[in-house]
Order: sequence, then structure tokens, then C-alpha cells
Amino acid sequence: MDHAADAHRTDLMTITRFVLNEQSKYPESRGDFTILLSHIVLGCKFVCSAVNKAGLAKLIGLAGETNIQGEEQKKLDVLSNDVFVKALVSSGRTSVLVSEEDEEATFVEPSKRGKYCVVFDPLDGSSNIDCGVSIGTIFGIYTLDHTDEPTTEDVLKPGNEMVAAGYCMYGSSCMLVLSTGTGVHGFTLDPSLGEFILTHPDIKIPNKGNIYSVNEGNAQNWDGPTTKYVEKCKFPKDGSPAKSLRYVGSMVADVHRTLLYGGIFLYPADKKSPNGKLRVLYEVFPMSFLMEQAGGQAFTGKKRALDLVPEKIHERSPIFLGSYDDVEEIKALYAEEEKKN
Ligand code: AFP
Repeated sequence: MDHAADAHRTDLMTITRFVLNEQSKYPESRGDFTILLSHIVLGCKFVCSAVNKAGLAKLIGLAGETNIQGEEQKKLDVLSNDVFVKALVSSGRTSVLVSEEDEEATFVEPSKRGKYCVVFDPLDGSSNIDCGVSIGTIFGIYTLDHTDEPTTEDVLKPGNEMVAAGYCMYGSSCMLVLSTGTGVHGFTLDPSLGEFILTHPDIKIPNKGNIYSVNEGNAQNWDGPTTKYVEKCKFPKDGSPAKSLRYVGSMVADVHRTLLYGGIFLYPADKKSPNGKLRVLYEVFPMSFLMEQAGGQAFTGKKRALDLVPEKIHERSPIFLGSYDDVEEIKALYAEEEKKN
């Protein structure tokens, strides 16, 4: 047995150690955020294990219910939602929860309330479950000004007021990507230890990328700027090479690749869906927060995505996010269009 190697293996930056280190920078901190995060981490580990076992456990399949979006819910969606709601409530650090799977916000009973609100999509990309493609959990965290009588207004805040955001991707490895407002850090689950280990410190998105990611099947319904932008990606007139197209159809996977390799992810408005498809609170905001923290940008077609103020908890918005210079190009096309009108 190589004891020296084993000893070295224990000097790992686990996610808990990382967050405790961050916490020590704020002497007034009482550890509430660390506790909340440890419950989110537990939820992610649980869902990861369920996703890995899905085929074996025959969890795959329809649960026979439809969610508020009118989509058929899969068993794993139901399970993941239950897991996260229970984990968040039992943390004793939350007051309001908004989940993609629940029509109404959940208000935590007074004895278990804490100062945080969590918005989340427990299992995003669930139409990919049956074919084993990467799926994930997305979350964003707000701080409440009070805990006496929380209302939905407490989560209808712009994304720039989020204190933390992240996602966990259940793919070839299980990876949790987190930002508490001081950069973006990636942790990979070591299944033998059951711990998330810091493997991608301080992720920075390249300023420009050579990949664009969009559902081109919707092209006939796009507006002018999106059509022009994608045309430029395929037939650049400035002599630069054409961009490659990559699209999984699972936001966590598409955004994760964009964050690591650079480029742009687009879910624009179209004639059929004038507000796009993706949800502001638990898809657009957390991913935009991460992109900005990594040095990229996130734009709605009208404004900086994090400046949106949602009016409904399940509101949608078009979104263009990724490398700074790539998003700059689409912003210029929308600005041109606005000048014409
Ligand atoms: P599902 O959860 O229904 O698979 O939707 C996934 C998603 O919300 C997001 O993860 C993808 O980026 C986007 O929808 C894909 O949408 P299209 O199938 O319309 O391209």
C-alpha cells in the first residue's frame, strides 16, 4: 500500500473546504450559506446516483403526470424535485423555493425558515434522459431582506441580485460548477470518496470561440438579427473560419461546453415563441450569472440578461450567452435593427 500517496490524496480541496475558506473571509458570517450549500450538494449527489442507476432501477419512464408546462413528467424529474425540496427545506436556511416542476412557489414553514430563497430546475434537459445524454440541475440563490412573511415578490428580483448560482451536470462525470460572486469554480465528484473536488479553479471563458450552439430547426421563425448572426457564423465575410455547430438540447451540457471552450449559446425568440423557451429565474439568470463571472456576457436581445426583472416566477426570455466578443457581435446586430425601426 502506498501510504504517502494516500496521505497526499487527503489534502484535497473539497467543495466544503473551499466554501469554508471563502466564509473565513467574512468574520461576521455565521455559516448559513455553507450549510445551505452542503444541502444542495447532497441533493446533487442523490440525483447523480439516481441518474446513474436509472436504466438499472427502471426509473426511466413516464410517471403519468404532466407538469405545469404541459410536459409529461418523467420519474426522475419527480424524484429530483422531491429530493431538492426536502434537502432545501431541511437545511433550515431557506424561506422561498421556486422549482421548474411546481406551479407555485413553496413557502417554508416558519420553524424551518432561513434567510435564503432558492430558484432551481431540479433536472433540466429531461427529454434527454432516455438516451443517456448529459442532463443537470440548475440553481440560483437570493438573500431575503426579512423572514417574517415571505411572498413571491421576494424572488421576483433581477438576476444581478443573486448571491450565488451554479449547476450540476450529470454526464460522463458529475460536475458541480459554482459562483458565489468571486469567479467560477468547477468541482468533480470523486465517486470513491463521495466528495466534490476542486478540479477547475477560476474558470475563464475564452474571449472568442469557434462554436455556436442553437436549435437551427427553428430558423424559419427567427427574427432578423438572429438569422444574420447564424449566417455570419456559417459564412463569415471577414476571412475568418466558419464556426462549428454543437447542440445537445440540454442547457447544462451546452452551456458547460460554451464556458470551457468558448463560443455562443443562443435560445432566441421566434415567431412561435416570442419570449423564447428558457425560464428566466432558474435557467437564464443562473447561467448568465456564471457567464459574467467567467468573463463572458449574457444578453436577451434587448438588454443585459441579469438586469431583467421577472414579473412571474415561470417567465421566459430569449438568451444569447457566451464569449465576450461573440455576444458583442449579436448585440451589434440588435442595435442595428433597433436603429432601423
Ligand atoms: P427538456 O427539459 O424538455 O429536455 O428541455 C430542455 C431545455 O429546457 C434546455 O435544457 C435546452 O437548452 C432547451 O430546453 C432545448 O430546447 P429545444 O428542444 O427547443 O432545442
